[in-house]
Amino acid sequence: MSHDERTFVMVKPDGVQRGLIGDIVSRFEDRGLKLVGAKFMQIDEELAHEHYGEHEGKPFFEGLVEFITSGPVFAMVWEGADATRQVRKMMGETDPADSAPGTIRGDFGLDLGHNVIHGSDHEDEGANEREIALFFDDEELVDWDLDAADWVYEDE
Ligand code: IDP
Ligand code: MG
Repeated sequence: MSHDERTFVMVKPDGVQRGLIGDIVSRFEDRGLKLVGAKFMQIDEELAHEHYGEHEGKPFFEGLVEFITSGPVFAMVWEGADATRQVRKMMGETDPADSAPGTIRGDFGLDLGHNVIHGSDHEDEGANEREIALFFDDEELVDWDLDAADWVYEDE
């Protein structure tokens, strides 16, 4: 399996306000994933509508846009084997109340609307690439060798 799959991940405004950026970054570092891009930023209305376009028209959409634009977020790109699916597993279920302890949402959240983290949907083909392109320019992504990869992967 290739080790260079990239996925888009974001600490949402509730996670930033609650001081969880460091904890969340640590989990992905500890797992052996490689950080290739990161940006502390505020999402505007237009980007929010583009990012959450698939949910337009749903009853929670306006609230979701209001929430995601309400304060800064920490946007990241992580790289590794099966990165999109593995990050989703680490996040837990959409509703923190249904998320197992040990997952990010299961450890840090209680409320569906404030579920701390976003990660590209591995069941939505190409969502990772689309979301990376929406938040990052190519030159904002760094090509570098993670020395620990020799130990994370048997066949690096
Ligand atoms: P995901 O974040 O696990 O991929 P999605 O179904 O893509 O979940 O929904 C996007 C975000 O919209 C969720 O993370 C959550 O913050 C919010 N959301 C989803 N469903 C509801 C709902 O029924 N009520 C309120 N907010 C919701
Ligand atoms: Mg989703």
